[in-house]
Amino acid sequence: MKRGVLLMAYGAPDSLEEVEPFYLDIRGGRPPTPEQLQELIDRYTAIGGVSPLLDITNRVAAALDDQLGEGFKTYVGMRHWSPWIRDTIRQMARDGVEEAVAIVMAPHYSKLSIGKYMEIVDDAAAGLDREIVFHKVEHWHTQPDYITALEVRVREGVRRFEDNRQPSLAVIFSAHSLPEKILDWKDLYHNQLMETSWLIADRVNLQNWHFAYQSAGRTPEPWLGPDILDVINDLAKNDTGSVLICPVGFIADHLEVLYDIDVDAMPHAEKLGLRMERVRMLNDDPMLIDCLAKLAQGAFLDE
Ligand code: FEC
Repeated sequence: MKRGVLLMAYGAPDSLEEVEPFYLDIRGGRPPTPEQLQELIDRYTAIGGVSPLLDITNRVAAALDDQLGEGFKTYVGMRHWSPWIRDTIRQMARDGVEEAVAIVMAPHYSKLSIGKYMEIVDDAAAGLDREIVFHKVEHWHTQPDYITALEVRVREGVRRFEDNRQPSLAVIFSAHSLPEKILDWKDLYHNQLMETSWLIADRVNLQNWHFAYQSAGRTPEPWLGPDILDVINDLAKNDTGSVLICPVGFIADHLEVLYDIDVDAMPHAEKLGLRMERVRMLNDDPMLIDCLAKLAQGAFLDE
């Protein structure tokens, strides 16, 4: 029997011309205003015109495929752009895959995040002529290789400040904000993010660490906070000399990291007199590949 691994990520436009239809898909078909569209095009332009997200996800998939070896085939599907998850699932069926594991390149569960990816998987699987049984990894925010990989990244980040004898370093763990209404649903997202952050802070023995949300939508409804810029403002008022950001809710380099942290938050912190650095994203780090391989193998063993 052929076993498939479906690795899913957010998706990113391949060119500036594709920003508008991509944005339309994210917004569930509601057209953005011309100002909103221009602002998004400007953000992509500021990171060089294209996001590296698909390229990185393909590299992760290739490394995972190598590591899993015979008997497994790894596929990539994107939530908001091509290769679309539904097309990839059709390809898996054409290839004769009968059983597969679905993993999102985001470790923390929310009904609005991993939950949505899994809805797409269910819909696509329901439309197939031949059945694929999907095992779903709903979250992996405490997976030991993932935690160790982040621990290594944070230690490396902290060392950058020790070289310069920076005394008062604060570490901010950050993740994508979501509408506050998820708290009414008892969504797991916030608690899982705090759990990951606690685990890493404990491993590295951080004395001064904070959690913040970033990249909140520009809509009238309330979004989860505190916002990263507010946390940076507070730190600047409280004698903190330097800040290390660890975007714990993301795996790869992409727009929300390369723009929202590097282009937006970093100069903001520097204007306030703070030295700010960001940990390197995991991307296709071998420890992440170990983590994903164990998740895939474990999913087949569990069920
Ligand atoms: O590099 C790239 O081109 C893609 C970067 C990208 C990632 C990403 C991850 C997450 N998002 C999450 C939630 C939301 C919600 C909305 C929303 C909107 C956007 C927009 C862009 C965008 N997101 Fe995203 N997200 C990325 C990019 N995201 C661009 C549209 C402009 C903007 O608002 O900034 C609001 C939707 C709406 O308006 O209805 C909610 C979550 C994640 C982390 C999990 C994951 O990776 O899937 C949660 C990467």
